[in-house]
Amino acid sequence: MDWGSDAIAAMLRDLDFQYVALVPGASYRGLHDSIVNYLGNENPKMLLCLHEEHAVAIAHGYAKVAEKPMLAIVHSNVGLMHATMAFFDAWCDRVPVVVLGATGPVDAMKRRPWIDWIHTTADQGALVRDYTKWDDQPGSPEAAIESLLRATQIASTPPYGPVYVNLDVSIQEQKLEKPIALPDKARYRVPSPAAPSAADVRKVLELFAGTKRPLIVMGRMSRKIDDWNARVALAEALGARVIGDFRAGSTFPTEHPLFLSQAAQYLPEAVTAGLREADVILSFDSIDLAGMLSTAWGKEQVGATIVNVSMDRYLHKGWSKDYEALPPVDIDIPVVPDVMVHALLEALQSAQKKLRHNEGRTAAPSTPAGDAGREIGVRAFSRQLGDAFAGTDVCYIRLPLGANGADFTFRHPLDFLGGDGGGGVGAGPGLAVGAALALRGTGRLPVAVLGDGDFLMGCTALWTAVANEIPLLVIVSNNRSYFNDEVHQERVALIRSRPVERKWIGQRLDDPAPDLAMIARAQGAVGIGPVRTAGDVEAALARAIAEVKAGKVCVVDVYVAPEYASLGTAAAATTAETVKA
Ligand SMILES: Cc1ncc(C[n+]2csc(CCOP(=O)(O)OP(=O)(O)O)c2C)c(N)n1
Ligand SMILES: [Mg+2]
Repeated sequence: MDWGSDAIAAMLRDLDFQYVALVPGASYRGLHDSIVNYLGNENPKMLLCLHEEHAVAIAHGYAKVAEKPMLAIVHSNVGLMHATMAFFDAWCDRVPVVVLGATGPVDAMKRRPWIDWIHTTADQGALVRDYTKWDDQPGSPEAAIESLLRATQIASTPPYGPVYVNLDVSIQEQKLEKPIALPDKARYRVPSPAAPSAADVRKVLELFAGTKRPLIVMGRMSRKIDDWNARVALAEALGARVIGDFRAGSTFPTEHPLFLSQAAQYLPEAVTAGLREADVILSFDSIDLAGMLSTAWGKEQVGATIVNVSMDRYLHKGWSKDYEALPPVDIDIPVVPDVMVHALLEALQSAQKKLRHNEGRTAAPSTPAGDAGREIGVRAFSRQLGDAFAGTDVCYIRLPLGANGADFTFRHPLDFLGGDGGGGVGAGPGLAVGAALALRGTGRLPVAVLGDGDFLMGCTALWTAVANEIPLLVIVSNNRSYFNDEVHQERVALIRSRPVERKWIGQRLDDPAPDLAMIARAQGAVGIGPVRTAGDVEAALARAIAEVKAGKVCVVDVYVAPEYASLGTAAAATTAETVKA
């Protein structure tokens, strides 16, 4: 250990970081050298990226599966600027990520002309402070070690979030007089989450004892199978129907008789009806509880008693309004949601009480059959995906904006990882690579179904998967449009009595349609498509699955109809009808 950055690298290894996604830069050439030459590029191993936004998105995707932070490093102010949207997504998604950056020399006397000056920023962390849990700029190698310990601890303590540590080039390149002893990390562990009070558990159970139509809303929950099983047992013991949230991924078995529907950006009728019918609603860290309640009750007062189990308030800051509207709450319990699930279940089991029998579930509306020679409808395509993956353990890392939650069956917490948090288009490919990295070797097939806009903005993230032999299947649900915004233009046209048929102008990604399979091949991935008809989907997916099972990165470009199955509730209504309604 001869240099400041050797000590920093040693600390990173001690913190168990296996991988670091990065784009290099002179501001951290010291640390770069230490990872390569002091650590031998192992633990953490470098995953070179083609854009800083991908580096942070990869760490985000990894943590969505692993539920622990991965490391990313970005270069000075410019790399950090590139990475900002990915920070925001990780922040809104409440996912732990540790990002390192660099600046300086902070001491102007040590700066090289020009480049060191433009790449030195006072208070660089301010660029991301409003959407990180914590940031720091330590002043010595010793302080950097403490900073890394603290950063990892803070990111990994619920509610999770990204953190940023900015390393002055001078502390990295400082010659050490003697090695720095690393602290005993067992003394800097993440605290166990607080348990709910016995009084709160009793209050909730008393409430449920007197309820007739209880409802549980699952928001951001863990991806552990024990927690999943406990959720099922709790819903059964309480006789409560369950609403999931497409944005939060797979949190409850969708085929369970108590499962009603998935909340999403556009709330399905089954969700609003379920909310309105309920007399007690137990919300576990819902992404937008107040929004759901106000959609269901409109201007009327919310008719149900609300129990809110969430620690999210500890992350609310002034700059971003991602905390959503303030919900009316009758019993407010700020603990980790799955901890509360177990506490309620244990209390119930010790009382040996079953409160109610299960009620039947209304079946999801059936999807119209695809016509082999015709354009591929979004719902029919979802069904074809289900057929292609039948019998395979799949992790849907991401599903496109137009997908309808009712068309997917989830049986395990890793069946679907939900959204990106911040609604940042272009996050998909990076998230997919990171999640696939965490899934590598688990036997679960990593599948990201991306919009074409999302794919095109972030597609060079795939090179990192190819270069590091991370198997991944990307299926592009390609409507050749930023179609979400056609829906908006249609709405505006209807409101303003303007021609709806012009909604596509400035939205279509066509003429020429970018060749997505060629973009995949250009990066060393397998590229299949475009697949233009429903009849060709099956063979294309079969080939793609075989490629990924053989260890490849494969992109299948499937042309789908420009329509949103997620809009409205019944079978794929045209957007015009939905908007008018
Ligand atoms: C960084 C960013 N730019 C623009 C938007 C606005 N926006 C939301 S969805 C969308 C279209 C995304 O296109 P695609 O991924 O193809 O999905 P589609 O709506 O076509 O299904 C756009 C441009 C955004 N959310 N984020
Ligand atoms: Mg599109």
